Amino acid sequence: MPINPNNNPEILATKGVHLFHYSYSNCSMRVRLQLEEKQIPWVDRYVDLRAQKNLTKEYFEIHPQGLVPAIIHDGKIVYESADILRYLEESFPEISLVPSDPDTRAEMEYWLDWTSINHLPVIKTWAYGRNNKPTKTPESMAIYETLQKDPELLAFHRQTLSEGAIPQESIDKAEKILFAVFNELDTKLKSTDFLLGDQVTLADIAWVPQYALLQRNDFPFEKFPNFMDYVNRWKQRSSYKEAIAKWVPAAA
Ligand SMILES: N[C@@H](CCC(=O)N[C@@H](CS)C(=O)NCC(=O)O)C(=O)O
Repeated sequence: MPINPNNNPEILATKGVHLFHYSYSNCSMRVRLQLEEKQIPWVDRYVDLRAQKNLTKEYFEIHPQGLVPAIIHDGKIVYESADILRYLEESFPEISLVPSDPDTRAEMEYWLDWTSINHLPVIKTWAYGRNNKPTKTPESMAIYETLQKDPELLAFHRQTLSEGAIPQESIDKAEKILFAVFNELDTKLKSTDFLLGDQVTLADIAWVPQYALLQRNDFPFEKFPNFMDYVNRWKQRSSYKEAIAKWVPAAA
C-alpha cells in the first residue's frame, strides 16, 4: 500500500482525515464519494490542478508523483486512489463498503484494479485525446520536468504538450477497451442495483466517477442504458450530490 513515510512535524501532528483533491479529478471523486458514503468527516485541502498548484516541492513531498488524491490521516500519508479506498475501509470499518463473501470481494478487487491499471493508457488517453488540448503549458512543463521522477507520467505529459498530439490510433484503441468494459458493466446492471448486488461496494465507488469524467468528453453513454439508469439512481443519493454534483455541476 503506498504509504509515504515522513518525519515532517507538521504532517505528523495532523489530526483526522485531510484530503488533497481537485473538483474534476475522477480519482479525487472516488475518495470524496467514499468519505460521504461512510460519513467520515474530512478536512478540505483543495489542490487547484487548473492553476497547477500541485507543481510544488511541498506537494511532491506529500505525493511522490504530484498527483491528487492523497490523504493525511492522523499524521500518515496515503496516496493512489484505489489504495486510499482500501486504507479507509480498514481504518473506518463501520458502514463497510467491502463484501463479506470472498468471491464477491475478489470481484470487487478486480474492478478496483481495472481502474488503476487502465487509468493512464485508457481513461486518460481517451479523455485527453478527445479533449485535444495540451495538459501543461511550456512554463508548467519546465517545472514538472524538475519535479516528476515517474518516466511514464513524464512521457505522457511531454507527448500531450502540443495540441492533438495523442495519436488517433491510441485514442481508438482506448475507446474500444472502454466500449467493451461498459458493455460488461451494462450487462451486470441489468439485474442488480449496484455493480456487485444490492449493496454499495468499492467497485461502485471506483466506477461512478468515471461517468462524471467521461461525460465531459461526450462519451456515448446512451449506448449503455442500464449503466445510465444506475447513474441516475446514484444522482439521487446524497453522497453523489456532495462528492460529485457539487464539484462538477455538469454531472449533477
Ligand atoms: N493512479 C492515480 C492517478 C491519479 C491522477 O492521475 N490524478 C490526476 C487527476 S485525475 C492528477 O493529479 N493530475 C495532475 C498532473 O498530472 O499533474 C490514482 O488512482 O490516484
